Amino acid sequence: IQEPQLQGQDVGMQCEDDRTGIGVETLKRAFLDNLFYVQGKFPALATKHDYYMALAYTVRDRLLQRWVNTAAIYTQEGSRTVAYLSAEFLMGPHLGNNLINLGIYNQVQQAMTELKLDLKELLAKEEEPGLGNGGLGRLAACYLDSLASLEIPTLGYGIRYEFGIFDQIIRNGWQVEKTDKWLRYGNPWEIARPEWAVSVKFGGRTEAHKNAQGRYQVRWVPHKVVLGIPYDTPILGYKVNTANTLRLWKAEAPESFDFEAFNRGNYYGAVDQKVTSENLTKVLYPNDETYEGKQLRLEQQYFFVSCALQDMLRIMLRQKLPLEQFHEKFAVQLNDTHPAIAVAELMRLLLDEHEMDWEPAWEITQKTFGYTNHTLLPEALEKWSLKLFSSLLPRHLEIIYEINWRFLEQVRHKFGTDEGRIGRLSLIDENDGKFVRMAHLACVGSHRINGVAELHSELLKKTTLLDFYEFFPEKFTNVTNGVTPRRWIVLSNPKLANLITSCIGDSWIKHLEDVQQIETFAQDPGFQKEWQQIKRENKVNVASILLDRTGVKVDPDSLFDIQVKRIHQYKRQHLNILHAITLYNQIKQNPNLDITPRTLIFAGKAAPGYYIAKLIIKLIDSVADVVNKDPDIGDRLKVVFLPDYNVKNSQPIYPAADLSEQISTAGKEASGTGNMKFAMNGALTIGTLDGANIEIRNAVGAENFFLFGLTTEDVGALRLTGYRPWEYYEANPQLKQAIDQIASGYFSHGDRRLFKPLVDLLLDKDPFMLMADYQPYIDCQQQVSQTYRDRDRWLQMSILNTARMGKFSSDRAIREYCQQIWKVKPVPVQLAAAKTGDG
Ligand code: GPU
Repeated sequence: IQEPQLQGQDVGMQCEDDRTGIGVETLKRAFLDNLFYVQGKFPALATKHDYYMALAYTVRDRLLQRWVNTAAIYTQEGSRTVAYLSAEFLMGPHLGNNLINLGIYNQVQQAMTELKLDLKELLAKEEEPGLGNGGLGRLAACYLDSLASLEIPTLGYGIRYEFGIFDQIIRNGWQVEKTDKWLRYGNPWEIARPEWAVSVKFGGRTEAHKNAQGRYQVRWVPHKVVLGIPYDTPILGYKVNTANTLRLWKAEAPESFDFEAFNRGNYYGAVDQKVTSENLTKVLYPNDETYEGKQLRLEQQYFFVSCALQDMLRIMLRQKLPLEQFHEKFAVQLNDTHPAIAVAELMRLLLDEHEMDWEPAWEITQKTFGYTNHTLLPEALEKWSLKLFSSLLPRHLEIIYEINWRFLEQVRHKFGTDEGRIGRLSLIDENDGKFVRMAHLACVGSHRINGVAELHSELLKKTTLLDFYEFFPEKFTNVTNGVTPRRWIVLSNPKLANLITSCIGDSWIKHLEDVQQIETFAQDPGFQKEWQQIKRENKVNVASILLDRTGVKVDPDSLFDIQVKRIHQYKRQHLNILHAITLYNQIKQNPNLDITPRTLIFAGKAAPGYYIAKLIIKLIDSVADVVNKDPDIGDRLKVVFLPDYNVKNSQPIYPAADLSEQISTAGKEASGTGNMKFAMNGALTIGTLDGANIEIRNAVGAENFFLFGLTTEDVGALRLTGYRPWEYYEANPQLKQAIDQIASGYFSHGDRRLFKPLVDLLLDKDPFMLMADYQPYIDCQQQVSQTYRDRDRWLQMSILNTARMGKFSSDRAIREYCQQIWKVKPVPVQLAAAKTGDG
């Protein structure tokens, strides 16, 4: 990785501090010191993991100096702070990213080489904290990187799941889930802060009591109390001194023993309470975009939200700020509705624990929160049954009823008594049983509501949140998602990063709009040649990973056609597979067919309870098996499913793609962020007019994007006029053949039952309209194949894609949040004069 040689305080090596210095000699010495004093090992006995830990601690030492200085300045200035509340933070491995952001990747690489160690091997030892499912959790991680890089005071609040997203293995073509034991060998990046533990109440009842002034107050008498222990991880910005905090909460029993129970001889009963409390933060729910009405999930949500808000109140008290200024001190963002209970919890804290009146408390609450919506899928909209809600959070239900009553009064005032509208807006769903609607609570309790791409934000106003838009249009806005170029270009694709920097300098890493300057080289043969060479090396790398993990040998000169993301019907991995089958049939029918050789790569996890998604994985694997073994096909087509897709495994993938598959049914993908990672790394997109695809296409130019398929309007119109998927099947021989093969057991050793649920779904309801989009997709893929044969044209398109992706940096997105929603400004951090060692 190319970067200007940093001059630390180490010009004269004898005065460089071993905990802060960044010269190669100092790094080596500090590393061996940590190996000895932290790991308790010397080189002859050390394992690769010991070396990883020693290096991680060496890097952590360098972070700590910045972290402590940052905290000191924020405390001293009482800075306005963003609190990003998210049930998921999909951070990925920390070590590589911290090396990039500290600007010491090269020195550390050299230090390791001089010690006869391979930095790449050590990086591979890190267990990633997979504390998220997919796009939503990864977005939170990119945003923390940008917030620190832009020097915005930030606290990320979430849950320290003991088991993150499961590890996926594929056995006989089926997904099998293995528990993710990421904490098994310790986590060098976190520091527990038990001195800031808080208690969180659950269940029980409420009662009235008179306070010291003789005023009636509500008291919540809980059924149980759980302790929240914060674990802090530093989040360093790119080449700045700002190191913000990711504060994740672990649940513990208030006392490790219930001595009373113990004395009565009920030892197991006493231990039971501890076990039950700790279950709260045991495991991440692996459902992506489907809510499950599980009690433990609501307990997790309330637990971390209550911990976070109590923590913010503690910070205010320590800084001697009056609670009336809560919304001035903190801008709290709700990452979807998972933390939406925060609206009721802040009200409860202000009303009951701090004895504030309703009106000022409500004003503070509304000014505090912003709400980001991440999906229109109805199955994802969280609603909790009143029975569950009242048994767990009786006081919050009372507060929600009061919020609702006051809100609906305002609705009546504005629109008159329109019972239909009032029923649709109510925080309580009474259509079929009674439920608390979390999105409604978030809308009413926030001053801004945003979608995550232009189309998505428009659809929110027209459909899911239409009634709210009509009531408070001024709250609605859009912030199109972005991803961090530090992890997704500099760390993942160092060769491309170096090429870009050698042409235009390195300002693009902080200001991705500057990458546009490479446009002037788009037709330069020398630059094109280097571009192509780098893409090929990245493909060779992925080819060796595929061989290693799946045993399938692929040709690095074939077109790498990649779809990596959670497995979902709306994302339509099965449409991609229909294309694979179609290519296969074309070759079989015409054995000499001169087609553009392709490697189709899939990866992604299915929710453990999502049967059709698991069947789609089985189908991909089954088709792969037939295609890859057929001698008639040879190197012209390969299909591979790469198991266990996660942040770490994804990093080599984006840089190796020629073609990025973004083929969701129009109107279903809120934004997508993988689409951005691919295009930044020079992949061309084949995609529908959905989510951020639309904005990517506008940015890179329609001529540099492969567009196909129904629009959102088409989808709606077709549904309205009556969609008959089997008519497409009957009318299209290629499509019919592909479906018939799946149904007849061609890919399943004659088993006709295996894929029947999938085939029936496609021919009968086809909820995601694969049948309608099939032929346009096949035709568009034909265009892709044609274009790929014109190497110069393709390279030029590839370069222009990277050059024009500046908008999709998460830095741009965070600037918009700061201006439109949070009203926060950077607080630069100066390092206090470095403590110098005595040599
Ligand atoms: N998304 Br809701 C998730 O990954 N999980 C969820 O539970 C919900 C949304 C995704 C959207 O599907 C994706 O389109 C978007 O880019 C991402 O959130 C970040 O906004």
